[in-house]
Amino acid sequence: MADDLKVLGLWTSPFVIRVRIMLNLKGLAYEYAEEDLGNKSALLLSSNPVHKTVLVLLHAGRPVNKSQIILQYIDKVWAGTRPTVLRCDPYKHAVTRFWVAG
Ligand SMILES: N[C@@H](CCC(=O)N[C@@H](CS)C(=O)NCC(=O)O)C(=O)O
Repeated sequence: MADDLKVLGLWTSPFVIRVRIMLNLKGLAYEYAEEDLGNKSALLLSSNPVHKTVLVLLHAGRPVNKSQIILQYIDKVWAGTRPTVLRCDPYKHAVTRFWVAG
């Protein structure tokens, strides 16, 4: 738990899966909590009060919401940890964002 990361997720969600793939690619350890969408946890509701959806990434207790924003956050915070998913070149970055948009 070196980086104090926690994912509130749902194993069938493609949004959750792509963030978990990125965490795994970067070799970041994280705690995983499966949510029951029929009975959302108080932590999920307080961490994502606007949309109340999974997923949520908690970094040192601070919530980051929406998978695309989370991917960018992870890439910036652990910029020195390969692989880098989002490109530095503005055009390549735009193309990557097109394909991950959701
Ligand atoms: N754009 C959001 C989509 C999140 C989303 O739609 N999550 C779904 C599960 S795949 C959810 O939590 N649905 C429950 C609800 O809407 O109450 C993201 O990228 O994180």
